[in-house]
Amino acid sequence: MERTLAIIKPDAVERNLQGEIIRIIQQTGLRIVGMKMLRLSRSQAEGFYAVHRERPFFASLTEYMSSGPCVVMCLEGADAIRRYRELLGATNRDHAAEGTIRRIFALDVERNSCHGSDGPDTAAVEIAYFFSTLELVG
Ligand code: RTP
Ligand code: MG
Repeated sequence: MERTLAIIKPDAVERNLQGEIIRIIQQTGLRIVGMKMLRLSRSQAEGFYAVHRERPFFASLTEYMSSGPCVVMCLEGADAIRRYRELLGATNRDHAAEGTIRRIFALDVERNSCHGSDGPDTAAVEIAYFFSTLELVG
């Protein structure tokens, strides 16, 4: 069993897409073992995406991620990190495969509707960024 961190980003929450996105995730067989809704402060968004702090899109990304509420989830399942990234599709929706979450819902390369951890080490750090052990079930 493996765990990954998923975020339904502000562009999707703004359009009331949480239910549809959660249904797609659950249909793949991944289980939600933690879930909360919150609005990141600018500095919390900067902390979460610190790995990108030198990138040209960092200021815009952290402004967007703190612009409205997110739904943050911890997902669990066999090969959860890879399976959920595959379900998300490419960062840029124009390059994302048909049927992927970003292909269906993303507005552009930044407002791409969902986040997923990219490996076991980042998943562990990202899950701990949002959830205490007591908040994770199953
Ligand atoms: P994420 O971390 O959100 O799951 O996305 P990712 O791995 O597919 O992409 P990453 O390279 O980690 O980028 C993080 C987020 O930054 C925004 N972005 N904007 N303007 C741009 O060219 C650009 N590139 C990336 C996206 O919101 C991306 O998901
Ligand atoms: Mg990433």
